[in-house]
Amino acid sequence: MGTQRGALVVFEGLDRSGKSTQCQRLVDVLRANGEEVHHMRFPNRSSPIGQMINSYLSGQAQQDDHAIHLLFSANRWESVRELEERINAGATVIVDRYYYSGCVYSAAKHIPSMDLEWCRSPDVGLPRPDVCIFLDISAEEQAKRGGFGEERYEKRELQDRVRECYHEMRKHPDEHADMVIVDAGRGMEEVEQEIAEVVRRVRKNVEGGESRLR
Ligand code: T5A
Ligand code: NA
Repeated sequence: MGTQRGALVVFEGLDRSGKSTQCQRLVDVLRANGEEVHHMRFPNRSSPIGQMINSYLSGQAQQDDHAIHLLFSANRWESVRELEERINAGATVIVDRYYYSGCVYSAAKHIPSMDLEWCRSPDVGLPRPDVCIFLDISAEEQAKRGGFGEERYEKRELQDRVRECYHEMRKHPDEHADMVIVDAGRGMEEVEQEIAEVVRRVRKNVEGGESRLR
């Protein structure tokens, strides 16, 4: 019998919903239990493409909206081999933002030649996660959190449209994987516990062969 593959767990949500905080906590807890875990984040700002994205997000560089969209997608494709190798080797792979972000932030710009379908297409073929944990937070709570408003997309109106686009994607679980909504406006421990429960369930499904990677 071959190695049991690991689960692919994706975190999504609006800016400042606590994705990076919760990813790190989950990674730490699983590692403390002696589990094999691989932690990834997008954009991965360390590659040459990622550095272009970083310059754009911080406002140092301009990009055509279509071009930056394709760079975000290319930034995922350049890591796909690493992602698949880790899953196949049995690691639980925890990903901080994935193609959902790629889709919704671009579609939320409401540019006629960039509808949700167009935005989704360059990412088609990336592994579909076993679960997408969506950290939901109100605009009010979001604005209270540290550092909000510094980067390009951290504007109230755009964030509201991003929230709508996420909910649109949720209507198509076949294509986009099950999205589990977690109320992220609560304290960190409470949020962490709910996430741990979701992840436990998903890993059980993966081990039982009920969740297929596509
Ligand atoms: N983007 C991204 C695209 O347009 N296309 C794409 O394809 C992709 C992948 C950068 C931008 O790029 C866009 C989306 C974004 O606008 P990023 O690097 O993920 O994406 O953004 P970051 O700025 O790193 O992270 P976020 O703004 O998304 O924040 P997080 O990770 O959701 O939140 P986190 O954990 O850093 O927490 C934020 C603050 O809140 C506190 C934390 O301590 C921190 O100060 N906090 C809480 N406070 C109270 N209660 C809680 N429960 C809290 N949890 C966290
Ligand atoms: Na983050």
